[in-house]
Amino acid sequence: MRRKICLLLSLLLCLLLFGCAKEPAPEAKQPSVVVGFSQLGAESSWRIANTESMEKASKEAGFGLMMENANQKQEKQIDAIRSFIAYQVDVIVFSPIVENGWDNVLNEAKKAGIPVILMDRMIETPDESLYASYVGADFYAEGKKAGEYLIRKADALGVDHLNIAEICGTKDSTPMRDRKAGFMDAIAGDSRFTVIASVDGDFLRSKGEECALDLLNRFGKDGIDVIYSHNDSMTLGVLDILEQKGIQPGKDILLITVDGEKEAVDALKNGKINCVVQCTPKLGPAAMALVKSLTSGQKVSKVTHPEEGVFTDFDDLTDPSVEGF
Ligand code: GYE
Repeated sequence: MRRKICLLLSLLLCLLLFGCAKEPAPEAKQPSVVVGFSQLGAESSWRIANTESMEKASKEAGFGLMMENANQKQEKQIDAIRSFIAYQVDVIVFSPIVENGWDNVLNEAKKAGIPVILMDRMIETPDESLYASYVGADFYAEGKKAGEYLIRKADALGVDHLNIAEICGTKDSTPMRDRKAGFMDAIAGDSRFTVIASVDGDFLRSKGEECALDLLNRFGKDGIDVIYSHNDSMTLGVLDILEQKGIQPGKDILLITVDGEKEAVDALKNGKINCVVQCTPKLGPAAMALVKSLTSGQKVSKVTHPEEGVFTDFDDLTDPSVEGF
């Protein structure tokens, strides 16, 4: 009897032990492709939407994403790229804060056999083999659209003179250089326009505010007819200052901006901004499609520009297609 009880107990113990034992955890599946992504910062709503787009698209593609945010420092981006090379990622994607100074680190990536995709901004280099592909806006075309809008507006208002102040994005970055060049080329030779100042706002809302205060101090409300700024964050900073000073944005001073974030498009609908040139931050799917092609040995095009439009106070702003990101 005793033996029987002992047997029964050991059986129960066995059942308890093995019945309750957890199944061995399956080994975490490693993604087949790992992308090293160096984001330049978090300076604007555009940038935040761009980061989200990259994260979402990499997840959907089933790729691993190693992301480093450089907080607006080129050295940090260079460090991040070096760490991706050491980790032997499959592809490096990065958004270069400025155009120059990348050749050394990109040569290191090239030697390691890791293809590089430039996302959002370009670099200046004599050696185009340092990057496989660029995906991002045509910033020159954006600047031109801004200038063409102003010509149309001046025609509609019938004015013979307008003083323009320009607030620029990050010095030596592609969008800063090309949005300026496109705009200036569009209005060149039209004697109605005088650019009274070009100031640096670094794509930041807080700097947009500072620039507006500085411009108002120097030229007064009546000395400025138009403010063209290279992104919405800076424009929204300007708008806040104008309202604080009792100046009507969109009427007393015309505002022209680039990006198309929701707050700016809403301000356009409310008559406080006159023209919003679109620049999409949703570059993730196109960047991941390039990663896919590169890792499966397919040829990729050197440059891809997304389709972009412009919203202005000449448009029917109740149209549902007029919306920000
Ligand atoms: O316009 C601005 C951001 O490089 C296109 O950077 C991007 C620009 C964008 O900070 O808002």
